[in-house]
Amino acid sequence: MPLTLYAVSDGPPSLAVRQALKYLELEHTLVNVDFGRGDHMTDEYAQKNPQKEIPVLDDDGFFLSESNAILQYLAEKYGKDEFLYPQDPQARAIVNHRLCFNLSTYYRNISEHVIAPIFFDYQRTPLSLKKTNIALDNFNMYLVRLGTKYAAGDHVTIADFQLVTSTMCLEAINFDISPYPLVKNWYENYKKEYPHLWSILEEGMKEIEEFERNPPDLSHMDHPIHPIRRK
Ligand SMILES: N[C@@H](CCC(=O)N[C@@H](CS)C(=O)NCC(=O)O)C(=O)O
Repeated sequence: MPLTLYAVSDGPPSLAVRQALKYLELEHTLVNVDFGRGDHMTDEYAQKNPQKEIPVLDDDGFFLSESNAILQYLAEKYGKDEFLYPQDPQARAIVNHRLCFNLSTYYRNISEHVIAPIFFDYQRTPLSLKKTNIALDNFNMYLVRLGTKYAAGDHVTIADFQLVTSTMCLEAINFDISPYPLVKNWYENYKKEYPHLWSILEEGMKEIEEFERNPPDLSHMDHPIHPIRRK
């Protein structure tokens, strides 16, 4: 079963997938894609993913990008129990909802506020802060309404892998999530219950923390979209 994950060590979507591989105890080769060097912008990488984004999974020649799709695939193909990605239509719909919520709102807003200004010439603004708080408030409300231990039920699911990773980005810049008590409780609980998964995130978080203190020099990069910070 030759599984290969092309991942970036501090990339939240990559870290979410790495947790799934670990949870499912799947042997795999981890290929580090050097973002700063632009490994993902080459024609060779575009053969794996025309979007030129990281991560990409290669399952014996089957290439898949988009971390949500990868998580869904891994859980469907290699899941050992019914909990990680439930079969029941409504239980699965909630997992899918949380994955969509993370992609469209939670990670999107957090990434705009936390990650983009570290790597590129963007600023944290009152608007990016407001959007982050709105996303946290939304998530807190979902936890209140569902009343479960995890984001989509009483068992951890692939949605938690994404949402915890996004929340880790906030911790990396010492963002106070205590105004969102259920989010805080869920996040701290996950760390306690899944220390072997958290350790993957912690490594990534340390890199983000370091870049927050000393932003990386990407002045050599010719990025198609993002403004490059010039020295
Ligand atoms: N929606 C994608 C997003 C992947 C993504 O944007 N990854 C970042 C690294 S964390 C990337 O490859 N960015 C490419 C670039 O900025 O050039 C997913 O969830 O996999």
